[in-house]
Amino acid sequence: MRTRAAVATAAGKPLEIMDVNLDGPRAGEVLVEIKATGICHTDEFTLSGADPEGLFPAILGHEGAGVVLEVGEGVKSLKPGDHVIPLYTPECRECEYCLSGKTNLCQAIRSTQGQGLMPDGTSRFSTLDGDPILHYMGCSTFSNHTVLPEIALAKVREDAPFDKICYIGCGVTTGIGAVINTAKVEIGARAIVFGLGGIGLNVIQGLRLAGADQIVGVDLNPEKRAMAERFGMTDFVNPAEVEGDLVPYLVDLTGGGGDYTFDATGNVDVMRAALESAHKGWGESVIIGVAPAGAEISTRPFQLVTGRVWRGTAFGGARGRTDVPKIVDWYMQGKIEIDPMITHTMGLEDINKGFDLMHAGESIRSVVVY
Ligand code: NAD
Ligand code: AHE
Ligand code: ZN
Repeated sequence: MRTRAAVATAAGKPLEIMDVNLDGPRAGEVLVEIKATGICHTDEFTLSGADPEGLFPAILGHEGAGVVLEVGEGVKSLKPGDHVIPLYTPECRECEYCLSGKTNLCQAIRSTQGQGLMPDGTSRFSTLDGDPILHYMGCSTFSNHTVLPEIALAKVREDAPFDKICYIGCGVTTGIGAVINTAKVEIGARAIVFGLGGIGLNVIQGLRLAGADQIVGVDLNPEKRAMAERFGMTDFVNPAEVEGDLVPYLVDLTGGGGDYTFDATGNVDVMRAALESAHKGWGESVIIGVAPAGAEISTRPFQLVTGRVWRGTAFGGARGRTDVPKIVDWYMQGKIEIDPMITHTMGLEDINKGFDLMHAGESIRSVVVY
């Protein structure tokens, strides 16, 4: 079939909106009509050329929601008409990783996914001239139609609005999951969140859900303060306004350091500050941000010797097919909020404006509605 997509033709260039060819689903695959997709900072990271796995030309986008149109041979858990959220972290429930019960990082299709290909090693997308276009993070939600493996789709309730629940495909689940699944924050905890964007705000909402007593938000952009307060931030710190070093300031503000700290910036210097502002003896620091190719984290080993713990999280530790439908329920039940964070909505033709708004720090989430 032919569909409309925003194609990343080369690093650092705006996306090009064009018609592309999409082959139908093969065995174990599903054709999905994407109804809405968020624009995550990770899309920008890959488009910028900073992603060691970034390949071009590709159809980016990994924060979508849509409807199943057709299923390939052997697909049992989905049928046409089902509402779904694509999963860049699939859940096969059969691989060593899924069966370990210790991680959400299903590896069943990770190697082909990282090469921009379907599990059989080929791409379903091509230009109208027949040149291949690569998939991205196994999702490619910047296309009105896409093909995914069955194991990379979460079936969700049909009364949930696509233009809001698409955000559960990455940002909401990543932020809330980092708190609940990865850090396992307990009632009464003190926490520090670095970066109050589309992920950091969901960390804040997760901390409120978990019953944290103190939620410190740190961001260089003062415009992020009001929204963070709305979601439960108790103290705002702008590093540019702190006299002296940021870490001792935060340690003092939290009475010894955060029980939990989170990096949602992708900046390795911030990651270090997050680790070092965790409480001596027990503080845990969770890295969510994705850092550019070549970047490395460092700290004095003494920081760990004295009891601080450094962790990382992908997709908030969520097992997508199991957890994503529950998070959609939480949204529909009013347990979590999404709507205020979707600050901009646009058609596919205007998707580059979504990236401009992100660069300017003016949006939390831009959502493309097809
Ligand atoms: P965003 O652009 O919406 O937000 C980033 C925020 O960080 C902004 O508010 C910005 O002002 C702030 N910031 C930047 N530099 C800072 C600094 N030095 N000190 C304090 N604040 C600073 O981005 P997002 O969509 O929220 O994504 C955040 C990060 O999380 C990105 O690196 C993204 O790639 C990553 N991410 C990771 C996962 C995962 O599974 N681990 C999932 C989604 C996104
Ligand atoms: N390809 C990059 C790393 C990108 C990365 O860390 N991606 C996160 C999700 S970010 C979503 O917005 C992730 O899930 N990582 C686990 C995985 O298996 O990719 C690089 O540095 O090579
Ligand atoms: Zn993302």
